[in-house]
Amino acid sequence: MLIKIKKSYDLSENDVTPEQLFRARRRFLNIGAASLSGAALSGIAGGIAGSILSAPARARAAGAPLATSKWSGSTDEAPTDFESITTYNNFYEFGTSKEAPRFNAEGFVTSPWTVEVAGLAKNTGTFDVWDLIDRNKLEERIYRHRCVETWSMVVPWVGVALADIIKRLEPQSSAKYVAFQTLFDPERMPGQKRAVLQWPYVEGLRLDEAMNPLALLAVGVYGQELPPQNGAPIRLVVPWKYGFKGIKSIVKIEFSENEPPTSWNISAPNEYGFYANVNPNVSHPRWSQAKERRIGEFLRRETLMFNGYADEVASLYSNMDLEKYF
Ligand SMILES: Nc1nc2c(c(=O)[nH]1)N[C@H]1C(S)=C(S)[C@@H](COP(=O)(O)O)O[C@H]1N2
Ligand SMILES: [Mo]
Repeated sequence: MLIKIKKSYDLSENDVTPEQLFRARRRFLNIGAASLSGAALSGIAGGIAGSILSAPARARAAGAPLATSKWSGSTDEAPTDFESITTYNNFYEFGTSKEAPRFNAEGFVTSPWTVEVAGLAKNTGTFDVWDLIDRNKLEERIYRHRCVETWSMVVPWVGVALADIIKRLEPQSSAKYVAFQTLFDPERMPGQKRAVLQWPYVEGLRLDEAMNPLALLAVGVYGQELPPQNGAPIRLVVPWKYGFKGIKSIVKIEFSENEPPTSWNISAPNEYGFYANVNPNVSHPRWSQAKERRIGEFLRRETLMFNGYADEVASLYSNMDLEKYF
């Protein structure tokens, strides 16, 4: 496949997008998505959806608008522009550069999509993603995002509190952790043909972390369904932890008694721990975590303890040595 890969010097990281421009762009994108999904619906009504829509139109129709309510805890920092959020990605299943996923994930089909719930819970089984997530209860939550590589963004996610889903699944009292798994399908995720990580990508949280009101299962960004490169149709967002905890395109959720393995920890245990809390005082073995580069800004910022969410989450770790449990 021939793909156009942007060179890093093409990225407009240093261009400050004027607020009004990005609002206008956002309106345009929403209208575009709405009319496209309208076309898709009339196609389905005629029973010929698959044949009349070109592949790119189908892919874009998947970014249907989502109705959301505002959540009171959003940061008032300026959201990173839609363009950067959806073109500067980490998603190794679709390539290891920042630029590859948006091209390699184009046309990745995320409907229908099921999520298996397993392990120590009452309500195990296989659920359609839209039975797990109630479309009428979606919130827009604007969170800071801090990658372990030291870049950061501000992202207007759409989703539901992970805690609400977990309560419905009714974990047993013996469950102490919850584990997540990404789809394994090398034909659809070509990056899985190379052993850059052990596939499928796996992640996990301690159950009390998962129950923290900030932990989010996201299905959208900027008021529309997630594009595939951002982890469609459902991904985890844990804003006080490094971005790699935010596992994408989830197909399995499992409750367990013991700490589950996690992909980056398997790959380099001395560099990436299970907890991965954002901490400016604990360096990665190969670089400092004290500062970060906010996409769209020129000067580096100070990184904040727990990515600025200490009031909400510090109590989860009050008895822990954060250098040992990094
Ligand atoms: N399955 C899977 N999930 C993943 C990754 C990945 O490579 N595979 N990358 C992680 C990393 S390192 C980051 S920073 C975020 C990036 O999310 P974004 O591309 O939506 O900004 O996704 C995380 N989730
Ligand atoms: Mo990351």
